[in-house]
Amino acid sequence: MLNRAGEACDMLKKHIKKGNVIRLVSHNDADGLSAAGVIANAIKEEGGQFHTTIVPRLKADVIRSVASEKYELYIFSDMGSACIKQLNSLKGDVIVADHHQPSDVEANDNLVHVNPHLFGIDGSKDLSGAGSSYLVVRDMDKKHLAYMALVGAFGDMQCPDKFTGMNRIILKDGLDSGNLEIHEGLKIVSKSKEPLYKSIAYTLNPALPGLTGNLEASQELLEKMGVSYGIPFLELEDEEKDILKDELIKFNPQIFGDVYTVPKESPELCDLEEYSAILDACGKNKEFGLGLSIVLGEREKALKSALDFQTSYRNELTKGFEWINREGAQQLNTIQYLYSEDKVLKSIMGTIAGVGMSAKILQDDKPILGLSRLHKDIKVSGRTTRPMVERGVDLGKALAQCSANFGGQGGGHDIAAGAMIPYEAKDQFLHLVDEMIEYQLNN
Ligand SMILES: [Mn+2]
Repeated sequence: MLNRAGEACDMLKKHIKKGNVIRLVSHNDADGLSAAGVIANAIKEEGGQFHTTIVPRLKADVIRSVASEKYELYIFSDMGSACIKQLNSLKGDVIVADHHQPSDVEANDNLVHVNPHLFGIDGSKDLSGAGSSYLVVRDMDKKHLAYMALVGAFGDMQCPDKFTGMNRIILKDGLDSGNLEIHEGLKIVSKSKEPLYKSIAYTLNPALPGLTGNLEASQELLEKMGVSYGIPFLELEDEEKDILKDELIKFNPQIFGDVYTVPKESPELCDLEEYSAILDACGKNKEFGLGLSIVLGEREKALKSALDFQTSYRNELTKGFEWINREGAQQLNTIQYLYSEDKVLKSIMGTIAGVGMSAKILQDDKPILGLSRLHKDIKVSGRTTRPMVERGVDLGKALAQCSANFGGQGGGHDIAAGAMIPYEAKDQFLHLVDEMIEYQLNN
């Protein structure tokens, strides 16, 4: 894997040296934005030039349009592995730095394909798209960018507890470079900015049952404990921090653990998970250019706008949690579902379904489907828990097969999956998934 990445690095160096403008295409989520950041910063530091586009999916028209632009080197990050056949036909050199499941197509001589799955490494947990991208630039002495690869890994939930696999090599590089530090602490969000009760209610991962998504409950708890709830965490007295830690651990022991920071960063971004959450908010608000500005080092105005988007995204999530708190989910035999035609709720359905379960607002002993109506179709986001997967549930399979039955399409992982189905098929689809999950549990 490192040799393959080294080949890509040589290719990149060659084009920078020639003064070629490098065409970079990356994915629109926190991982994809971090991937673009790693590569773009490396090129910039080496005195090269680049042109970047961020897209939600690498569709045929995106490939067609970049193909017509006639660059000497194309780089696709956090995407591309499924499209090697089409990318092979680009005129010019190509680097694909991805971690999604690759297609079986072999790369042509002008394409270097960097993907952990090609080397028996699990790209769903051991290396992110930003990580693959980091490995591509690593040989140019870029250990100081390792932290940005970990921002991407956080974006793809690759650090449930500790980093594993290739991510550990990147972590070591980050620590060696001296700009990244690890210390134990509370894993609550916006420690420098939001009043404490909001920090706690906005913390989604790990979720705090009873507090996540619930501003009132969070404020009440802090008042009862006699901890100042109206100021940011970082301004608390040490004694208050200790009381808080002891109390929050009772809600979820995972709330205390390793915190990864880059101390020289702005306070809002110095925690890697915070950084990732801010990029996520840019992506979710379709502010791709803004996310790119942040990873390229723009602060002040750009950071302020990104934080505003994060605030509005959190307000939407809070509304979503209030909604599921009030209405609960609709129950079938072996699954439960949420359905909405509300514009705000539709955009956050997957997140509130997943966090709703981990925060125990919804029961977690049945897989959940979040259904959002989009004109004539319904978008389905499925989530379940590790124990349910161990009992036999495979949501990816269930959603792929059931959606195909109604002319839709779907798929994904056993624990999280999605589908698109025609609106008229809604009830029949739900019953079929219900039966399929029952079958999976019994066989
Ligand atoms: Mn990714």
